[in-house]
Formats: sequence, structure tokens, C-alpha cells
Amino acid sequence: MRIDLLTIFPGFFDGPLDTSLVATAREQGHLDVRVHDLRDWSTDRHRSVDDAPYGGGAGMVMRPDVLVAAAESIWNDLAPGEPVQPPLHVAGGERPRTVLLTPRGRPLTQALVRELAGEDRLVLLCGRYEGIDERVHELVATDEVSLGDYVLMGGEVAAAAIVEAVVRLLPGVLGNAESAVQESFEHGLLEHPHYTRPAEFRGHEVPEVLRSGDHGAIAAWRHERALERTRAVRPDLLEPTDGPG
Ligand code: 6GU
Repeated sequence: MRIDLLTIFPGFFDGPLDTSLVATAREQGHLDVRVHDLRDWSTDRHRSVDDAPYGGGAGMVMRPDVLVAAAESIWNDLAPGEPVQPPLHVAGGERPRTVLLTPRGRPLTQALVRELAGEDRLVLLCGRYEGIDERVHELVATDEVSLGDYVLMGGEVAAAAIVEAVVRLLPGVLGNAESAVQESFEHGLLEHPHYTRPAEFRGHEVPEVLRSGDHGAIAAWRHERALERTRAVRPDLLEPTDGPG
């Protein structure tokens, strides 16, 4: 899979992309990820990407000309400044899935992650400032995604979350294929508790059943604990209609 990240803070991604499974996926050729500085598409000498809002009010708004030019270049695999003819044209067909990271988007869920992991290409556009010109939503984004109901300073953390969540589902990336499906949310429940040695630690014991060797009893115990935990902290996941899938 190829992922293009568009941001005014390209350095933000140095850590997330060079760590752990994401780094391994890149080294092994499962993931081709490219980080682009939005300012490279700015046309003024200050390299500005924002401007004051029509109608007044606090804060700045990300400019449509810069963001649309950046998206067009990336869709068509062109460098900043290389002309795109005609505008919004995508060589070879439809524009790739282009996700705008914004608190007004729909919340990221494992169901959406699975969907995104099925794409050949993703473009992740990180919002900053108070907002993004509405024409970017209309002309560029195929999806608008939020990390949750709280406010971050920009979409970079959300983009890094998408990369991590998607990469671990790519074929060949996880050593143990089972661990990709057995995690929280893949069965609509939170995970059961885990234990490793020692059998007793500071007065806290590993449940007897896990040491019994009875695989049926172990599976039943784990399912019960997962249900119990989900009921306690995420009862919404047990409602039939709006779980994360
Ligand atoms: Cl994607 N961006 C910002 N600025 N805040 C957020 C978010 C995104 N998701 C949750 N809060």
C-alpha cells in the first residue's frame, strides 16, 4: 500500500514512521509512505497556507488554492509546481481515497480502518488552524475522519493513528495472523485480561483456569471476562446497531 501524508509539520512523522511495525512494514516493502510539506505548494514568499476568515472571527483558515494544488499533484504523482491538466484530473481514473483529518469528521473505527486497509493508495490530509476552507471539503476529501470527541491542535496525531491501525492489517505485516483478528473490537468486545509469569505477583494470582490446560474452559472464561469488561466500560458496544463493526 502507498500512503501520502500532507502536513505543515512533516517532522512530526519522523518518529511514528520509523518505529516498530511501521518501520518493518516499510523495510519489507508492504508500505510505501511519503510525507509532503503543504508549504511546498504555497505560491507567496512567506510560504503561507492560511488566511483570515470571510465573515470575521478568530483564527485562520487553511487556503483552498494551496490544499487543492497539493492534492492534485499527489493524486497525479507530480512535484509541487508541475502543471496538472485539466484541474482536478486524476491520471488513470478516480482519485485515491483522500481522508481529511478534522474534528468534524466521522469517528475512526476498526470498521473504517479495515475499509481503508483494502485500498491500494491513501492520501491523508492533516488540518490545522481554526478550520479548512469548505471548498477543500468539497473538492478534495473523499472522507472526513476524527479521532474522537476532543480537540487536538491538528490532524497529525489522527493521521499517525490511521497509519498504525491500517498497517497492522496489511497482508504479511503481522507475524501471527491470528493476533490481527483477536484484538479488541474485531469481535465487537474489549479484550479479555492477559497474564504471563510469575503465577503469583505481589499477592495477585493468575486465575487457576488459565493454568488448567482445559482449552474449552479457558475460551469460555476469556469470553466471560471480555463481556464483563465491555459491559462495565463500553456498554455502547453491546447495542446491536452502532458498535464499531
Ligand atoms: Cl482529526 N483534528 C483535530 N484538530 N482535533 C481532533 C481530531 C482531528 N480528532 C479529534 N480531535
